[in-house]
Amino acid sequence: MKLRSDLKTKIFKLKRGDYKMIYNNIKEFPENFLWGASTSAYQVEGASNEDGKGMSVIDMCDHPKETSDFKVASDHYHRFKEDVKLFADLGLKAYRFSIAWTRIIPNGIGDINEKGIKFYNDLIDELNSYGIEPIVTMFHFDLPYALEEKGGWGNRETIDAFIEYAKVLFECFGSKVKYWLTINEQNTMILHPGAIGIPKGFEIPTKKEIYQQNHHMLLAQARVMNLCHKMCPDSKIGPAVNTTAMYGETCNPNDAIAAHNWETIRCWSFLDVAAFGRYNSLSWSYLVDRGLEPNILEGDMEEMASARPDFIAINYYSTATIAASKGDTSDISARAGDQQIMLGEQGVYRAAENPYVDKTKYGWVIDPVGLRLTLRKVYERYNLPILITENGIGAPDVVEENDVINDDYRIDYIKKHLEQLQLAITDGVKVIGYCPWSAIDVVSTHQGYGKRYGFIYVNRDEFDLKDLRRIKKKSFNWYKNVIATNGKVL
Ligand code: BGP
Repeated sequence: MKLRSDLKTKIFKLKRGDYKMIYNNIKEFPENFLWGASTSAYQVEGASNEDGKGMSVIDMCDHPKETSDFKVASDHYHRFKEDVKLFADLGLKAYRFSIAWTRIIPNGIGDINEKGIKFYNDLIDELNSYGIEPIVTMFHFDLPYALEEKGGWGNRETIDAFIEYAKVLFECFGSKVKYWLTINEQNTMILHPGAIGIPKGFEIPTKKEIYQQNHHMLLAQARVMNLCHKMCPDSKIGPAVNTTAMYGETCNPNDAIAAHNWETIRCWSFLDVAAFGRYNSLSWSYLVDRGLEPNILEGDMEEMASARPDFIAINYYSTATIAASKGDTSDISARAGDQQIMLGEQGVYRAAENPYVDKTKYGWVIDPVGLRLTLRKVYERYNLPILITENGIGAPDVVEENDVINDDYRIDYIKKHLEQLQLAITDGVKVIGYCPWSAIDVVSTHQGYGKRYGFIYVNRDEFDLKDLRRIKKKSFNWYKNVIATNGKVL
């Protein structure tokens, strides 16, 4: 009893966030930790119609008039050497980027575009020349439009097309790329199908269709993991899912069930298939009860069961707080006012507010402790190394006199997340790298250049391309020192 009350007093004396004091020693970041940063092809490259690139679903979406499209983006396609030099100056040990399927195989299947191969070969060589580890996402939202016209992921032929594309990637780059990511945020594409945009003339698929697509993507992922292990035995491959721990709004047991419902449907149902090669039982019961379960062909489940990732990659931005469903339409609400991301489902869960966390200007929850909790849960569940492939804060950065950008809010955000990451490491979680979003400013899917994430500013406005010059933000120098000290100085 005495110990308990001592401990209580000790904890009460600490500021919230200081619970690391329950350890006598905080573990250091591991040697060879992959200090990195992330981007994706369609958000950074530009040159969307150059050098033989085909159109992707992103290129064919009706774009909101108020924000920039993806045609020029940050012009990385033409300036990658300058950018990689800056990444080297930042001290990056890893750079996570995606390959545009349409640059490699413009129609999704068939002819290979040599200029696309050359671009990524040059980029990877450039990174390797500075000792920066390339971490390659094979598919980051930008499905070839030619495949979408034939039914997209609803068509089983897209699985074969993905495998053909993967073969080209492994053949061309397999000897120089050690880390592969299969599909970025499959859960965002499945649970919020309109969020990335729907190409003109297409409609948002029904839920039944969406879960069939999901099955095909999961199968494609399993095959690609097996293919990678066969073709590139020295490389490692894993899924990249937007993953977050969830809280019940109160200690009402019904809130706990609702939080568990959504945590499972939103996160574990995707990762369980990747890691265990079987559907999650709760999410499967949910699908069957609503008649949403996919058509599974003979051999599919055996194929899924035969594949295993080498690590789990997670994109982490926020936690969610969840209450029991009220069983009516009031369960449904827009996430942070964004009509493209509706949360809540009758009879499943409803989104609630968390009074203990902060929010970004865009209403995204800021919860560094939630990262520690998420990492614990992922590691406990899968017992695989974890790579953080996204985390960051979007803000309308301002260039002040003499090209100064005082993004202290970004430093504060990343610092607090790194502190919690270090505590998760102390908890025993094996984290192999941290790649915040984003290395350099990119087009934000819904807020264009009004919402920036990079360590490097790109001098352009929404529609005025200006000179696209690169400017180091204050966070650049801060993160550089973090990397240089292997996280000793945060
Ligand atoms: C993730 C995506 C990224 C990126 C990021 C920030 O879900 O994988 O591609 O867009 O979110 O999102 P946003 O630009 O909408 O703020």
